[in-house]
Amino acid sequence: MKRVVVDPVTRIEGHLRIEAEVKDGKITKAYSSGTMVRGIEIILKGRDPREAWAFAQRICGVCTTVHAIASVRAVEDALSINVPVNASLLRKLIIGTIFVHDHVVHFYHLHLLDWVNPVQALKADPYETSRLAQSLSNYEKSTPGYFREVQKKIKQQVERGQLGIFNKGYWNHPEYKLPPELNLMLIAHYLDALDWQTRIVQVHTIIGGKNPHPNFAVGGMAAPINPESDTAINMEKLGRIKTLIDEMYDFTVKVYLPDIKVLGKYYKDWFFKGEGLGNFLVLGEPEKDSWREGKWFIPPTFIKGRNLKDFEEVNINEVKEYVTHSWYKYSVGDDKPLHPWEGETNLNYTGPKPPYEYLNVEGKYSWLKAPRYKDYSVEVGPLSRILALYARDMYGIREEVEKHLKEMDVPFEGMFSTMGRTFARALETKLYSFSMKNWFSELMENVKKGNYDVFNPEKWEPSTWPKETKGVGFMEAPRGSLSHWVHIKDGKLENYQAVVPTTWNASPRDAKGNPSAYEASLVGHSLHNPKEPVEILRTIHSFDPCLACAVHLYGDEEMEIRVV
Ligand code: NFE
Ligand code: MG
Repeated sequence: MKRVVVDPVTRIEGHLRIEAEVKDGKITKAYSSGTMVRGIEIILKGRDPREAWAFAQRICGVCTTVHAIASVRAVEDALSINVPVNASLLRKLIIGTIFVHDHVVHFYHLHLLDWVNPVQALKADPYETSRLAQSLSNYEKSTPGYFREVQKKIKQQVERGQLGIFNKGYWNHPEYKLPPELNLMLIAHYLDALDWQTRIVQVHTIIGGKNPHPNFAVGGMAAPINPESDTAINMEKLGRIKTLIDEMYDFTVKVYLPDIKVLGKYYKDWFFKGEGLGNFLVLGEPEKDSWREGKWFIPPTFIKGRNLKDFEEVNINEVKEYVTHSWYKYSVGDDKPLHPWEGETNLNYTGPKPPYEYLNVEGKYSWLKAPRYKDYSVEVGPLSRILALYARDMYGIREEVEKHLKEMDVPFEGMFSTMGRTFARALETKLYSFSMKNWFSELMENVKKGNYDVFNPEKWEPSTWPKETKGVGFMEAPRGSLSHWVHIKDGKLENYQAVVPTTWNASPRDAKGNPSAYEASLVGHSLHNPKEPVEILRTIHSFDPCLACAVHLYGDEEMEIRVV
């Protein structure tokens, strides 16, 4: 028995450690540990609920905005505040932009190098690359000259004896299977997407004043709409938003989707690895802001044991968090779960003193709590959402999924996999970028009618609030279902709990020993070379980990891979 330790996992947000037990070259058990703690939930206690979003948003700098939105929704829910429709639409445009931005950045900058080898790109013929690229899509840039320039850039880096951003990959690993031309094409898109992502986040700066961490308000939005004004969201700025939305949609359909399908064709075996739990949860994205209206853009859905036919509606009382294997202490005992409205955040580090060799996985071993639904370990995220929309036959997702799978020659079961997860992310990017066009049109119609209203001041004053109240804000974040749970008493936050996508997916085991999605999905992987565990990276990256979100002290700067 060997134990392979990957710590930290790189090209993610935050600090994640994986310990995997390997027998006869195969992973038999895996453990996922968040090695950093932040305690934003503790910081929020006792504060004014109207300012909670500004603190909560700082949980993360990657899914910037989503914690602010979940936070204002939770407080508005607790205080029964209705948000003007324009504010909801502006928030929706911010959400759409973060989805497209975050997913493209994940695919090209965090995940692509698990599949694409920049060193091999040097052997490519730029003419042949251009011919290939043009056969895949009508993206305007696919000329021989463009690919020649990219190749020159990489060559200069290699000749200088350094690979810069491509440094430290496992470039001799036999798991890299693309021909040189496709390596060159995809590296070109990697560099292209770097530039593209700086432009499209301007939607956040126009609507929210800045990026990351745009401005929000409990009761609506902070920036006024006024077509006549120089400083408000005026016609020129709205026009700019429209251009950027078109640019997002174009890049998604002309570059991102064709590119993931290239990977799907060459790495077909990865549609049959990294399956994970088979239980999928979507807590839901409300159509506007209030979940109590019962209208959903992505409806809450629970899929158990891959059974898409008999999916269940969601009961929010069934969301609970365990700390049995987490470095926290519950007043009710660490084997009992707590619902987030009664949730506790009492730090209780019992792990080894760093630097250490191994975690004690029989005891507590992570800063992540272990959220469970109806006591099931579940997966949240793009794959869960696409499966929910597939099960409910919404937005033409069935036809879309089947069309692409057919082109890649993959059966539907292939969706439950590492590559399925990565493919689902691209599909929902198309859905969100398309939906943004509709949200924008709806906003423009209101503006044309002279409706500029973005803020409801009715319940701004704490004197108008009930003495004690609870609320919850749901939002589907790029990595999965996010919920913020607030308890307000005497005008202050009595308790604040965030149950976060990566906490669901990357959690440690619960009181019953159930592994999380990360832990389950690694079991069965063969490692060609345990010192270069690209197989672990592929599957873990397919979830797009964000540990800053997940844990809301440990400083080993070097990538550490040890085998005993
Ligand atoms: Ni920090 Fe986040 C998203 C949230 S993940 S990235 O998406 O919420 O857990
Ligand atoms: Mg939490």
